[in-house]
Amino acid sequence: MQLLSNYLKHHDTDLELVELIDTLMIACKEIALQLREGALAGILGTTNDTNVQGETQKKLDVISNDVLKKVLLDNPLVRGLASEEEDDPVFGNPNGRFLVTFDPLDGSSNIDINVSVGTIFSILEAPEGATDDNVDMFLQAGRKQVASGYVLYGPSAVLALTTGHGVNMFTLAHTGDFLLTRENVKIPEETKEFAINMSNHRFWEPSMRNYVDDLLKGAEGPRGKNYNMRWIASMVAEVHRVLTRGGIFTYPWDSREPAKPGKLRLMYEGNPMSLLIEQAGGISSTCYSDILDIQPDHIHQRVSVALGSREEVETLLQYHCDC
Ligand code: P6P
Repeated sequence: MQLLSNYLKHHDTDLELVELIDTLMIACKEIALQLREGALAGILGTTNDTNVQGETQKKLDVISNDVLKKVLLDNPLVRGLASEEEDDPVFGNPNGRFLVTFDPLDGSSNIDINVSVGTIFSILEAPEGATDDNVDMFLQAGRKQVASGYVLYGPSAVLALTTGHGVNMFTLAHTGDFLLTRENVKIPEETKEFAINMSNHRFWEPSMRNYVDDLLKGAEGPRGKNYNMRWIASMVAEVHRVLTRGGIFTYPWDSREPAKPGKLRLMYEGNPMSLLIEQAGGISSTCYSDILDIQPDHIHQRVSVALGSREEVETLLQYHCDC
């Protein structure tokens, strides 16, 4: 079993990027330990605060965010970081090379019911000579990411990582090491499994309603096969399932808050997950265009997401196309 850093070095990964990924994993190991303690450590439940998203912060949202901030800002490679739990970016070494965006604990509404959550991260290069601490340096399209991944805190803690050369998975061993457990992950092109929050059906665009309604018609309907549905309310767990056995996951625009393009956040959910999905042979779209091509204009901007098995996402895009 290969150690994470040995595997990356053996595959000619930039050594400073390896160091930064190792630093991220120090934080994720600490988060995994805190999660394992759960109620025993008195860290379940909510705080009295809300984050920039207007969401009540769980105690573990704050703990995870603080662990990541401290560990990253101690590394001189880090020029700055942006977090779902921080209103504004936090800047580190003015000569640092990398920017890191993250959702410290995605799916945190699941913590108190002991269901899988995860840390999602995205790594960008700081622009050359970025001497001023300016948020604009983060506003780079997803295709500019040099690496992205997540650590899923499930029955086991699993890192899914891409540095732009495919997707590999590493499992956290009792020794505290992440060991290679799946190499060159490829998403099956077809699927019979979809993930969407069906309770929003009446709020979707007609094209999304038509697409899902046809899935529900099963073998007698236009898709000609019976589908299964999953909804875990934790994007990390959904994406891990899609990477592991295929499927489609979508959180589309809906009319509850029509001014927002979607619920999920581009910089630390949409972009890192889209890079993983594309690197594993899938598609990740807003339902109209590739998520990785979006030019961000705000670090907390939201995005509609439809990602997964190539053939299935292509079919969803046909429902949304006037062509
Ligand atoms: P809903 C978690 O809060 C999250 O951002 C994603 O991880 C998840 O897929 C989605 O929201 C769940 O949203 O509306 O079903 O609770």
